[in-house]
Amino acid sequence: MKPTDADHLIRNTEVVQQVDPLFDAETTSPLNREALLRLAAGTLGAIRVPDMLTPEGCVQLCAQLDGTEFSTYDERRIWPPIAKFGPAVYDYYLDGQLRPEYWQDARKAEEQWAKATGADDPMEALIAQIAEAWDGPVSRATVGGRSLFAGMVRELKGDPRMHFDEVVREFPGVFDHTPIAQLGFNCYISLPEDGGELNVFRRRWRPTDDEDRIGFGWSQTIVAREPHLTLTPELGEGIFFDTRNYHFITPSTKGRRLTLAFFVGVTADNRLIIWA
Ligand SMILES: O=C(O)CCC(=O)C(=O)O
Ligand SMILES: [Fe+2]
Repeated sequence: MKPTDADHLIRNTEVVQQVDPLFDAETTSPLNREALLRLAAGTLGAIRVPDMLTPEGCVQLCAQLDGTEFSTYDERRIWPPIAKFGPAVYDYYLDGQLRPEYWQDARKAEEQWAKATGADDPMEALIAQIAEAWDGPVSRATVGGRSLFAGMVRELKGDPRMHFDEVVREFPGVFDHTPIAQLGFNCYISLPEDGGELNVFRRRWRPTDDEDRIGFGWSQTIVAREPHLTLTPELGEGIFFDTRNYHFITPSTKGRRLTLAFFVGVTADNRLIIWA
């Protein structure tokens, strides 16, 4: 049988290039700029920085927050409820802007935080370590020149529903400086006895994924064939990952899983902007 032109083209093609999925976790102490750039560029899966806070510091912070009021994400949007300290931009976004209550709640959370933590502010300690690695300004993200709250404390029990976080898709044009990459940062200040792993997939959201949407999350069938990382956090460790990649937390049943968390945006003018 005479080969068709199409057969001929396919048969002449040889695979000579091996494509590396580039989705490893890098452990580094101290944090370094190169790792942050690789994470932002998508050629690294996660950065793990041991001991960003000391185990004693973690225990102390949990104790200091004991008497502090926690709220939940808007329960119409996220169910079952997630306990957290401090306001999330996510909850206040309406009709293309932040609802005005955001600013009162942000300043109130900052006051409560200062009162609870006193002179040794763990947020400042974490930001100092990030700023030391990053050769450029590191500051709170702003909206209309006003600083957003950062440094939320969140208690996650885990949920096999995956989600992604990408402020430019969810709230386009709201921030004064548009992030070109969005990283998530969590420092683990209390860990459960079981579960609680952070699972990150090398896969961003696509519009067709919405056929598999389950409430605020998406079905794991979407990522069945994708490379992924399963990270078991250590106390005091800081983990950075690209929150535009789908991720979920393995459910835990015993003990509290608390993180001091914020997003880190990388801007085209070499800033890191942080917010919750
Ligand atoms: O708590 C974690 O390990 C990650 C939580 C999360 O969904 C995020 O930081 O975007
Ligand atoms: Fe997330």
